[in-house]
Amino acid sequence: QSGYGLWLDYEKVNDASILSDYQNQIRSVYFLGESETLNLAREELKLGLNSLLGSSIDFSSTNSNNASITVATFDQLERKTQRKLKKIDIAKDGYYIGHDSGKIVITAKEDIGILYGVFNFIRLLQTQQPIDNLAILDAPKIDLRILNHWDNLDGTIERGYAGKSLWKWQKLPKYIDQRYIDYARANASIGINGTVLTNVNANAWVLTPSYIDKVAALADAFRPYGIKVYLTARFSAPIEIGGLSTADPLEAKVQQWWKTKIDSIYAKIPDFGGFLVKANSEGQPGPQNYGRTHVDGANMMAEALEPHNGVVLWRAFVYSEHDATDRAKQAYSEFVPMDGKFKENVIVQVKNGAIDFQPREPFHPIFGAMPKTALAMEFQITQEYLGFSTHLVFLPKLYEEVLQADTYQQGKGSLVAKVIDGSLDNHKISAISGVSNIGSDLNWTGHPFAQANWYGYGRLAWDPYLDSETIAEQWLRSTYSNDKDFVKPMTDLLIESREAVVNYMTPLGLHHMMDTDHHYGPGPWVSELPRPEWNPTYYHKADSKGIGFDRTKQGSDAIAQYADPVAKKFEQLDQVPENLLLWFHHLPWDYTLSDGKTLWNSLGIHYQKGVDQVREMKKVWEQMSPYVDPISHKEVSMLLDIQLHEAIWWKDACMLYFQKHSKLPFPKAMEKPKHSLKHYKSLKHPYAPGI
Ligand code: BDP
Repeated sequence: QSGYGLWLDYEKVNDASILSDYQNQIRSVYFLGESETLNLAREELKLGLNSLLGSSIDFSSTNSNNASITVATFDQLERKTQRKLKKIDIAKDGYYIGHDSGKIVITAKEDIGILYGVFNFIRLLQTQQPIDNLAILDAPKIDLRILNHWDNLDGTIERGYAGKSLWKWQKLPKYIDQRYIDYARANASIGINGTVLTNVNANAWVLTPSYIDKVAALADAFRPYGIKVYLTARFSAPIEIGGLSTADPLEAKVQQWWKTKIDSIYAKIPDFGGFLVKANSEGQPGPQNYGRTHVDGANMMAEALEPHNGVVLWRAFVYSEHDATDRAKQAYSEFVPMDGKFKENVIVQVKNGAIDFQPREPFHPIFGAMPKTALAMEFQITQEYLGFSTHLVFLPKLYEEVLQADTYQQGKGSLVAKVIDGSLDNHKISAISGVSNIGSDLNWTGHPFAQANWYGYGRLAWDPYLDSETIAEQWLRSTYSNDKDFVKPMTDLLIESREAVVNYMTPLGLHHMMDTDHHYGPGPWVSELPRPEWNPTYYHKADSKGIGFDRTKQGSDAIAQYADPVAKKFEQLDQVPENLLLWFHHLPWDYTLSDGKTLWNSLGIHYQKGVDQVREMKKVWEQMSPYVDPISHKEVSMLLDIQLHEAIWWKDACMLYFQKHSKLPFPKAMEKPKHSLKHYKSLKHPYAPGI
């Protein structure tokens, strides 16, 4: 009921015929091998089978006779089974689940593959899939599947809406909170294999010896689950904790400082993953402070990490107050010319869109445009711009849209997913990062349904070609119920929830209209912040003539950063997807859309639709009480009430504000605003969480 068990609360299969089918097929397990990871896999399988089947299954490591399931790494399998399976090529971290002489076999090359195989086998039972004809060969398509925690050393979380940081720095290294283990288990169940413990707005203290001891304790706790730790490295650390007078990456003493530091980390954490770096971005220090480039900075760290097989995830989230060009263009302009100059263990980490984790953005033009550089995708799981952990929004739908987008950089079919998994440009290493939504709240993520975003991110990190509907269904079945009267309407609800938030916040390609700093609620009128690109007015550009950001040739020409076929589509009004219209074009209020409506009316209708979609979500949820425990049901109902209230707030505030410019009456289909613009402008939220 608390939600603490996530998607891993294994309840007895409630369908009698499926249960008896499983019970007939699974009576005993022959589980071979000993290691920390294999022991975890064995215990997990025991827990899963005993709970799901409601009986105690016999486990043996010596007697294979009549065992209904065999679990072993390939080299430990019996000869005859090996011979039968020898053509099956199991990739790194992958597993195979199949049959041999009527028995189920779960095998892998490495121990971690066994753990992944076990979790996936349990998922089959949890989601009530047939198991009599299995032949599942599966492996992750992306090497580094990472969570980025924006956790500060004081326990707060930047843009965190689910409590405090899980890391109890003061009690580490000696005290290992059970939560670390539960966290690692949950991540392993979806294939996540890396965690950046600290905020990108970094604190150099985490690199001091006493903190490295604490980090090492966490690394020890996570290792059996196949999870490596990473840290954010503050570029000015050599000054702040090293006593140097400079952090210039071309200075020998600075290079030596990082080398010594990195060697000392590996002495304690032999499988340390590496560094994530935010440099020369939003006030963070970086190589440009010394007239050097991102390449100089990244390569300096990469060189010191290379002997240990560590990587540098170097972020491309840069825009400058000294650059008057469209913010959406700046990262591309800065990074693309550096293609081919980064060392092989540098991965440039790029946000999914060129602005900042908006409810909808076109894919970042850097994807596909730096073929000689490994590029990591950075998604945001925490809902900074999507209603915090109060709104129900299923993000895998957003992730899928980006991953499936075609960059056309190597002709048709150059999907963003292929850039990220390294297949488009044949990279040796591939990575994906998700900014975590996890905190100390009992249910981990604040909103119970935000767990689906953690889960879905992990599933897509494993396989970026999965479709969001499958993910929604698996999560719903594992977390709540397999009843079709629950699964079908709730899958539809999850899938629809993303478009709902786009409609009631930023329809038709609008973006970055959230109120200042905290990004809670609408603030389309905000125009007085010192940096122009911090103001919503910079993005929507509403005036008496119309609305939208002109990124065509006549405007900022940001469209030119896309490959030709994509650019042509975005440039032309009859081809640009309507859901990105105002991202790329500034249009008159009376502009006619494809359905014959004026832009102004359509805007109002979209806002209204968003509100109506939340009403519909509420209705569907009301029907779901037979499948959900009463406390959780009530909790989600209350959250949906708030979401509806805030959706109306968004609609009213934005439409009233835009009306000041358009001077047009609201479309008939739109419910009239409840309050005046003055009222909405007067709302202040100085203590909104997450800043
Ligand atoms: C923005 C957040 C800010 C982050 C920044 C980043 O508002 O808190 O530090 O992104 O990603 O979305 O570096």
